[in-house]
Amino acid sequence: MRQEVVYLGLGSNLGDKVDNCLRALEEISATNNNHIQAVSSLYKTEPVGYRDQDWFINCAAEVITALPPLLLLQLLKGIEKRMGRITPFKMGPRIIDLDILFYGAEVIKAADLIIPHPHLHERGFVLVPLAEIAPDLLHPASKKTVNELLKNIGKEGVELYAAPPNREVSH
Ligand code: PH2
Ligand code: MG
Ligand code: MG
Repeated sequence: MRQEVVYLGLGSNLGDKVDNCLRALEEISATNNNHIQAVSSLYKTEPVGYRDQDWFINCAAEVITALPPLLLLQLLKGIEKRMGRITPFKMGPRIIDLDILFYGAEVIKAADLIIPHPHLHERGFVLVPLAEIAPDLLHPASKKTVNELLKNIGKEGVELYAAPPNREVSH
């Protein structure tokens, strides 16, 4: 069975933000084809893009998956939906946002899925958690490491909130 190392970005700024992220991680690992290898600390982050909304909790996860990219996307969208996500407008408040940041070293430009995530290099709320679990990971297009990308933008608006959740339980 083909296995791939993928990196996911998680974010929530509605309801119990920490619990929403933990529940999403549970849901991801409850799927046979996925194994969560590492989770970053949880960060409290200032909203980027649309600023007139509550702060976010963001974290990143390293997942081994047998799901091809579009099926992984489908799984993540299904979890978002089951958790009650509604998206009244782009960049607006959300119960949970599950983004594929990297899928191995693949570069994908499909209509509904762009990998690596097209905005990751400009977002501290993505790069700070990611750098914690994968500092030397190479961006397949820019050939820069996550640490190098983070150095370019700095850590402004991103504050440590809680230690990584316990990932001992695996399915
Ligand atoms: N997600 C966005 C837009 N802005 N800001 C923060 N701090 N965290 C996010 O996860 C986030 C955001 C769109 O996905
Ligand atoms: Mg997002
Ligand atoms: Mg998203």
